[in-house]
Amino acid sequence: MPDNVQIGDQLGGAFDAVIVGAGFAGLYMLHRLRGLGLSARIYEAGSGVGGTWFWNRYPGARCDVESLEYSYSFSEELEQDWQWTERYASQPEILRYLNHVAERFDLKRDIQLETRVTSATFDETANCWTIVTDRGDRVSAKFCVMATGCLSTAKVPDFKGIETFRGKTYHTGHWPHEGVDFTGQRVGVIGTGSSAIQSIPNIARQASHLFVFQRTPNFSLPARNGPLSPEVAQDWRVNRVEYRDRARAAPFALLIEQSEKLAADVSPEDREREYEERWRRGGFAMLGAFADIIVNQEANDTAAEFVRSKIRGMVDDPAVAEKLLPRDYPIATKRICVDTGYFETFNRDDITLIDARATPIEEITPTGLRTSEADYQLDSIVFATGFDAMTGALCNIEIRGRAGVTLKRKWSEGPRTYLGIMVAGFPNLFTITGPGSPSVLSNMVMAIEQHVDWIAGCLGYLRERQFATVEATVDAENEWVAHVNEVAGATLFPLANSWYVGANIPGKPRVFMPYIGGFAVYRQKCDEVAARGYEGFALCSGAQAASH
Ligand code: NA7
Repeated sequence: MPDNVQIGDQLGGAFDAVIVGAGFAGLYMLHRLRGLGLSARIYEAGSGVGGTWFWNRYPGARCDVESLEYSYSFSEELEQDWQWTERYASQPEILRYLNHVAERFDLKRDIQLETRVTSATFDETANCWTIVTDRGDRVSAKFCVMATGCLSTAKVPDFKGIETFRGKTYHTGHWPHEGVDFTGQRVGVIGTGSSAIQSIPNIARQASHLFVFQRTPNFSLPARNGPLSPEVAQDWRVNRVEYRDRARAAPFALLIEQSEKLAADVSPEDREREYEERWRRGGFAMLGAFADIIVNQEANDTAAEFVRSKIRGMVDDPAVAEKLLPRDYPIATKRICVDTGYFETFNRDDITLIDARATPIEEITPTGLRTSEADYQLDSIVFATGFDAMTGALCNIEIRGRAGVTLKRKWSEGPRTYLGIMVAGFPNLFTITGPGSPSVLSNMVMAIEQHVDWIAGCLGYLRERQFATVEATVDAENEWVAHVNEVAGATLFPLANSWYVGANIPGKPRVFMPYIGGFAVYRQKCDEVAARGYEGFALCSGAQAASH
């Protein structure tokens, strides 16, 4: 066997694998690589582990997938020992959990914090990646695993005059660790996505006046959060295997009760009753009320109108309620939000909602913000303006594959992957929950575990058969991209200007990035590909790979 197919043989400055990112994905990947006897290092830009949950510390930050489901399933002992305190875990609790995981599995010794990977270059002769960091590290690795997250590149719009503002500015995705006290301040929040919807009720309680600049109203469902009851926790402990299996077999890897019925199959009264019951349960339950909500406009209209009527009922001032009603896209085609007291917050007399579509923000001034209609005096501005989703973190690293081609260039017309996990021309580079996989359209933790398990299986296979490289073929990639587009096109999703299609980033190609064919279908496809000897991937020995 040639030297360059030895796996598990770490040389100075060389690893079997480098993992970028120490969030849910990176931590579990490291654990699995260790299990294979491979040497690995994680580089993490933050000063602690946690990824998304390290950075997003804005007031009210909370997961909108239930805590029992939004947690690792790979270790029964971990799952039995860890006790979640609320139905939906808050950011501090999830961060504590991830630190616990890192310590419990002794992961921290292979994690280099405060280190950002700046480039990764494939060496076609040696069949390995050279990884360079902003700390001056330069290491080689046979495999490079991008665990960089789907929503990790915070985006502040390029507002004119932003540098002139004399107050404080914050982005929800880069919140100061020491917290922010807005007491007595006039605060502007720009954006009304999930981060804004979670933080606005909390900021409003502190600020002397809160101004919310809303470009697009969002659909949001009540969380009905509360302490996790001991009975629910105990039931999960006993039945966890069954629940996890059911989630894996579900379209979004979530335990939502999904009806098979179409919205038109029932009378308007029964439909209303069904929505009402699911609204009462809280969370994403409503979306499972009928099988055709995301594919049929009329069905979608019934769900959207139900939520609009609820918003009207929660907001006292009809003119404010009218502004908060989402109207120009089908429900769920922009990421649906889950909130606690969001709409009711607009009943306070110290909050003002500004329609930033009718009266756009023209510039940030030294003392606040100017729209086409008025000047607002502000002490602080919160940018709840989202992320360069799914591709941003990957394209910000100079990733060079065969012939020196960068991933950014390859993806200039939109991301192209095979199964969202590998990219033709980039051997031995894996993208956990990459574009073209269910990722953000599913329970992320389940999606991460599925990808990590698949990658670990693939690396074990390579080692057994002494292959040096694995790489998506161009044909398989083309077919997969066409399939991802086709299934998206059969739904209402492409109709919305969402971050799913990159619409929030000026100039980003409009491509529906996640895979909407369903988690269970996708998982099965990945398993079949592996069972057929990694169909659609070229596996090469060292000599073959070098002469590719
Ligand atoms: P989102 O969901 O991308 O929300 C960003 C918000 O910021 C959204 O309301 C945007 O309006 C608004 N925005 C962005 N740019 C501007 C400008 N230039 N002017 C005015 N308003 C602007 O990010 P979040 O952090 O809330 O949530 C991200 C995900 O995290 C979420 O979906 C969950 O999966 C968890 P727009 O809708 O583009 O008109």
